[in-house]
Amino acid sequence: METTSIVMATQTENQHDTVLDRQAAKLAPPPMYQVVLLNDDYTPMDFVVVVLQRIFGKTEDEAARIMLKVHHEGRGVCGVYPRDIAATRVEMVRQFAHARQHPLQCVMEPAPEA
Ligand code: TYC
Repeated sequence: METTSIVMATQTENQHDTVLDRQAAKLAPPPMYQVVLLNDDYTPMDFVVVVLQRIFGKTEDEAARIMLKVHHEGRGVCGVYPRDIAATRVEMVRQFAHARQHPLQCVMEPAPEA
């Protein structure tokens, strides 16, 4: 794996960091999850754009593009994160939408391998 070869190269270049390097070599990258926004017939488009900006850090243009993709295709990826971060953002969308009585839904699912 790429991670391992980077660590091994570091180890031969720097004899003083042996312990740290041995720990690093055991770390695999965390499993990643994509947060997927789902279409519905009731949530206003403007609200979805605000969700994508506030919760997923998108620019207004990116947010509008993702919102329209979801509107036309039924679903769209808002971001790819480690499990806890993905779960937190799904919950933030749920709370934000529920507070304004919109049925907007999103889910998380294992990200396809690169
Ligand atoms: N389909 C919604 C409408 O016409 C807009 C919308 C887009 C809703 C994306 C949800 O995830 C969504 N008002």
